[in-house]
Amino acid sequence: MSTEKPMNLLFCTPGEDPTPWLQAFRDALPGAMMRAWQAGDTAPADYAAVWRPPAEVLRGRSGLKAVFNLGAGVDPILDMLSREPDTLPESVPLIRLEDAGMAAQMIEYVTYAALRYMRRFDTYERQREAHQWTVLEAARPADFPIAVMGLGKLGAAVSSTLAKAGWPVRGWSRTAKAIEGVQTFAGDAALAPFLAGAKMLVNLLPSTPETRGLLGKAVFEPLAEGAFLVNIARGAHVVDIDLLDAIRRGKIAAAMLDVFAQEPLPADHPFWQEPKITITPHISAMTLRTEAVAQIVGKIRALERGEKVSGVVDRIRGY
Ligand code: NDP
Ligand code: OXD
Repeated sequence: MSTEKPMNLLFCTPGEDPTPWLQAFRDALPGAMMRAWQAGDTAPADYAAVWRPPAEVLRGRSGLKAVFNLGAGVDPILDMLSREPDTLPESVPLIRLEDAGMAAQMIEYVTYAALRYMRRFDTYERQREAHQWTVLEAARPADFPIAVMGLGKLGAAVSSTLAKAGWPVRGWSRTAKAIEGVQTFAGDAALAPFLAGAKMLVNLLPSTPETRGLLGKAVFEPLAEGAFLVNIARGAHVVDIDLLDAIRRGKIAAAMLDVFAQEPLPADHPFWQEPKITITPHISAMTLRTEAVAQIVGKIRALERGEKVSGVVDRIRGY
């Protein structure tokens, strides 16, 4: 008879029914003990899989070998850790989702935006509402350069796909990258040439102290007149009043926004009143249970074998 203790997994995504997640983990890790966190649960756990957990889920939890963030962006959990720094010791790795089916969704969202704006379907929609028959100028991908901020798991996949589809694509990251068909730029000094004359700006940066508030007047001005903005990263990147001002001046012709500083977007937020802003409720890339569980379980198995895994968050860098 084996005396080995079964592995213990703790799950916490407040506001979401944990049942299908627990089942998916049980199916993928037979023999493991899986439980949803409830207030007052302080029992040991080997691993935790969480999204926006209260500090009590992690604080003082004995036995923890790693914490898995059920999303690609780690700003919510890092914000919590900055408020409550003793919640998770540095020795316990925080591991985020890497793609896990999100890159394909981002590619769909951005390709839709690129076609919509390049062919001006947004304007034709408004014209149709006004019973107006006006033919706008023809458009070619070659005249519609797209600039992608962030060349990580998601930004690299998006920029490479857009480039293969025929758009001139530039990408910007912190450290230098090489992506076939994409003109790459790295570091703050390269931001201005990266932006210069772009017709569509796509944001796929993580929210960090360096990137928050970056999408303001200084970033909009170098773009082409009447450029388009697609923000699918975090609302905290955008200076809302600068965007509204740029839209009113025609500097930005239209924007597709999936993320907001406050979510749900408050009913009285001026973005709702601006017809040139398309709003989606943080759906550009959703966490897919099957893919997420498969990735996490694969990493748990690797950690149990004593191997290193990718996706470990650098808490100082912020992503
Ligand atoms: P990655 O960590 O893989 O990539 C981040 C990229 O941003 C890297 O290329 C990095 O550069 C670059 N970067 C970071 N800081 C800077 C900086 N100061 N200047 C220039 N470049 C910088 O993240 P993902 O691609 O997986 O995800 C990106 C973001 O997308 C997430 O953080 C999240 O906020 C958002 N997201 C939104 C979703 C939604 O539904 N709306 C769903 C999933 C994610 P380098 O490569 O040099 O390190
Ligand atoms: C994520 C998100 O970061 O859903 O994965 O926003």
